[in-house]
Amino acid sequence: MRYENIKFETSKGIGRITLNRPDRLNSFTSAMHAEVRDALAAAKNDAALRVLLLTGAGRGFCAGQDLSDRAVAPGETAVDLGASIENNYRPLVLALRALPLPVVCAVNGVAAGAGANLALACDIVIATKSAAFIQAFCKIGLIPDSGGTYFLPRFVGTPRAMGLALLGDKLHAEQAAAWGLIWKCVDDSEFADAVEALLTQLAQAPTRGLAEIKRALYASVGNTLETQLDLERDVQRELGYSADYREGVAAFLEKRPPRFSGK
Ligand code: T3D
Repeated sequence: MRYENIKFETSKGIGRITLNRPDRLNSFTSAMHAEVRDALAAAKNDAALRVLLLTGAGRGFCAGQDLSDRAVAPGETAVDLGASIENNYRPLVLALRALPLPVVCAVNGVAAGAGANLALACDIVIATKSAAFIQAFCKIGLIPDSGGTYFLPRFVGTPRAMGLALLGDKLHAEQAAAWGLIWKCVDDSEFADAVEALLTQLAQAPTRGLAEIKRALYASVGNTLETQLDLERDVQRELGYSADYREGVAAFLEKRPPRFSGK
């Protein structure tokens, strides 16, 4: 597929998706959704990839749905938003969660509406200090979608989730990190280096193990302790036979840095 609304690059085990409609703060059109879907499928099928980055071009990360795609003025035919969620946002969030790779979201600027929740669907969220998260939905009569009503109370608790969703105020990245909504916030001048360091570390890590960590932690949300202990036993059994586990133990015993293959 030829990409016109995103950039997708792969190199040295790192896949990079950049939302690329900076003049519209990288808000989503159907065309952009189709391209992101295609890139995620390509990432899933690329055995050489060990980490995926999602970021935005220009001064914003993503302003959610492109509202100029919506002809909803009085008298116009209404748009079926359920179809938009079903066909675009729902598969996007589920694809990110199911990808057997760590997905790093580098929030380079404002993340609003579905853009904010798209970031929260990623596994590690690093934001630049000047970025902010806005649950903008309440300003246009909608509810947080793209997993917002799932992620927010789980990440920051119901009182803060309510405040964010009902008021739609800007949550600055530093506060988002302090509340535990994201992994970390770094100074704008250090952002690019911090993102690269994170990607390099993850691209050299035991990929299979990381994929299982991701799966186990997300599964735990709906599991009992007993079920989770069973899952840990089964996964550990499988990973105990992996090349990376053997390499990790050998490197430790030989007092040398490990060279993980991702297998
Ligand atoms: O519809 C469905 O399919 C259902 C699913 C919905 C999911 C959703 O995401 S609903 C929520 C949609 N998003 C929003 O409501 C956010 C709208 N944007 C804003 O509130 C502000 O732009 C921001 C707070 C994000 C940033 O403000 P600021 O002052 O930094 O930038 P700006 O000047 O507002 O935006 C810059 C340009 O981007 C501007 O265009 P212009 O005037 O330079 O020609 C603005 O219109 C455009 N832009 C920003 N967000 C959107 C957008 N254009 C279309 N859609 C947008 N969402």
